[in-house]
Amino acid sequence: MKSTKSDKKQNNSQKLEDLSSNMEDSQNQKMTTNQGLRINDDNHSLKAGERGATLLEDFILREKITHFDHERIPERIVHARGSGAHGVFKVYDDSLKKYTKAAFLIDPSRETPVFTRFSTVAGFRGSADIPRDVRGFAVKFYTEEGNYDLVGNNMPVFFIQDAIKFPDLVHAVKPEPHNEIPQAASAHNTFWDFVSLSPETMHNVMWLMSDRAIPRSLRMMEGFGIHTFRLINDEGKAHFVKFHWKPLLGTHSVVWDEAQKVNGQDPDFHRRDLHEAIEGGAYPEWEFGVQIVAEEDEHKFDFDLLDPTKLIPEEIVPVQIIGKMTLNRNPDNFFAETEQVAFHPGHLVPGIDFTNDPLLQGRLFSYTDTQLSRLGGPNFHEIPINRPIAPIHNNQRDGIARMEINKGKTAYHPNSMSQGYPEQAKVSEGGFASYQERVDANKVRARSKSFMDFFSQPTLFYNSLSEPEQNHLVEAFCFELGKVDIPEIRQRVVGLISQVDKGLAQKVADGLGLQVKQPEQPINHQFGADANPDDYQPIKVTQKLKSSPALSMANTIKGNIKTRQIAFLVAEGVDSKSLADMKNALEAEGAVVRVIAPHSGFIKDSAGKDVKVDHSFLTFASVLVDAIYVPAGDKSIDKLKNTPKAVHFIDEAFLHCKAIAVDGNAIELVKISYVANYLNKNLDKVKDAGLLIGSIADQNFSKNFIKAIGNHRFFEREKQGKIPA
Ligand code: HDE
Repeated sequence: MKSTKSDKKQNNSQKLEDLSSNMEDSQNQKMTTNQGLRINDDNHSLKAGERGATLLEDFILREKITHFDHERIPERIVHARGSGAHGVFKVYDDSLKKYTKAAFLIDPSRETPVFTRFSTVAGFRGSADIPRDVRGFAVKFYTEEGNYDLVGNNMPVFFIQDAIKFPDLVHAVKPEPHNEIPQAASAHNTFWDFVSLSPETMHNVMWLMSDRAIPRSLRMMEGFGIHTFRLINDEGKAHFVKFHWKPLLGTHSVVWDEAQKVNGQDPDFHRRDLHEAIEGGAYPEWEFGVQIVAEEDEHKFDFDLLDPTKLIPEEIVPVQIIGKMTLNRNPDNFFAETEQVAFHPGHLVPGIDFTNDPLLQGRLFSYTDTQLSRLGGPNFHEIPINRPIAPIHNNQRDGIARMEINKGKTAYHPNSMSQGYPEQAKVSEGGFASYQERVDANKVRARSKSFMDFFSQPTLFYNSLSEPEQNHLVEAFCFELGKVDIPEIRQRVVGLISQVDKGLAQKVADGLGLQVKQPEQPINHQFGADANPDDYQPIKVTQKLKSSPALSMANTIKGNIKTRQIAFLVAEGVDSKSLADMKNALEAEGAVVRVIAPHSGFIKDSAGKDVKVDHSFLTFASVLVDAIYVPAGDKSIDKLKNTPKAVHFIDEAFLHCKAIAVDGNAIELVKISYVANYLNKNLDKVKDAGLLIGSIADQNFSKNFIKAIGNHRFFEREKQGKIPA
């Protein structure tokens, strides 16, 4: 019987549920060994007498310890630190039909299960969540035609142009080999040494120095496929395509001082945020977009579409939004799912294909190879999280940890003993046929001249940023290069920056106490021993576009305060109405209120009612929230004024440009903070829209606070000097 669409849908979610079979229902279960033998005593090893030696015959002890000894598997070489979630993907309509036959991209009735893993690149698996780093953004679509993996990043370009340089890049950014320092950081000699000699890195380096490298949340990051891919339609015609993810909460970041403190206060900041949002039903959502370029237009750009250090400005080719991904289920077991998931840019479905981007081509080899050592053998596709929902039939057999019990007498093709099955599928039956790109060339080790423009897009990026974003970028360069202790490396990097923007280079040089040498010709050191170096030196192409507003986070979606974290600073005697009214107003908008008090447990409010404390000042910090509210209360404000950490909350949140609201006499707390000095003690005429001094009785007070939180940050404060915090 032919299965209907709704059967299929049920089937898919059933299969996805199966991925987590055996994981629930631990009630009424008896403990057993891995052979199913019921265990009578899991608390004592077998001994020769109560005080005697342990016996070798204790197979229960040995099984348990042996398993424990092998609990760790090699972590990913890059992207070791990651967090994942399950979800679904759906297109809005069939508008891509003329470009692709990939059913999950054109059939709006399909809901495709996905598993998404976000990661940092440089740090080890146990490193903190918010170093300055690129973030991985890898999505596995379990489509009915097989798994499709879009293994991208939160930045639209990459550091290098050829896969053969990847081990060098990674060795340079990872901790230095002699002392394994520093962890999860690019601020050290070897990274900047490599950068200074490889000008092609400049575009991604600019993104790395920007606020994009310190996202507020994994839920507030864009995602990019980076490489140019191909979409293939029913007639076999191809179009070039770039893939985009756009978060519905907008793209937001923290500031660097904050990031460094968050790493200490809560190294799991991003992982916790993702987990809690999903547990709380605030499912993260991204719209999926494509930039499509006709094959005939391949050479119409002032850069090469195959060069992964370039983006296509959205003002030149708009992003067409075609669907949405919603992450709606946390993994049941971190190791089984998030750790064992195996992505691969070569996991394709009919309707999508590669281009000759030399970075992508190298990746197509790497990802299976790495799983062999990480997951122990060639059967990693059988691990539940990696299994496609499409059935697997082939003649591959055996190997370490084979799960499938293959039946039948044949494991070869062609065969007659199994009537020729499994048989090949025609293209009309969903068989995959590679795009027949014409190739007519000499075999060479070389790079196209069209890849040698290393600076014009970094300049475009810099010109597109808002003033605060530019300032943060200058500070980031000064911080990173400030940790480089070889003067020649610093000087070479300043030389590279001067090719991007003279003013930027001057500011960085000032911060480092250096001169910008004029003219500083950057040199590319990446060419073969017998090549002519001149063929590999940077060329500068003048970009037609002067700035691209889509590249600045200042222009992102704002106003939504869903899942934003608000700290309420309270103490014994807090005004019950001041607390409850603001809490209700914020929660109605989907914000999360954290009650912070001098001690854990409960405090009594002015009406004598118990208020549950979420954290004491000891276990919480302002850097973990988006905004601060201080409710009124005579007794409580007296107590908070004598709690140095409460005053510090105000100063630090202000420094990080966050919204702060104080009700009634809570202004007293601001008066004794440094914020008052900053405002010249003039608290009556505050012009800062992010500092609200008011009364809960005024209906606009909570409304304005909600608006301020939705603005994310008030960077104008940075112009006027700093608050020590
Ligand atoms: Fe990867 N990359 N990569 N990469 N990459 C890996 O695969 C590699 C590149 C990216 O959450 C590894 O399973 C090479 C670009 C993500 O599990 C490894 C080159 C982009 C993830 C590997 C690149 C990425 C990886 C390590 C240059 C953005 C994490 C473990 C040719 C488009 C996926 C693993 C996850 C992981 C190799 C460049 C993204 C070693 C050789 C460009 C998001 O195979």
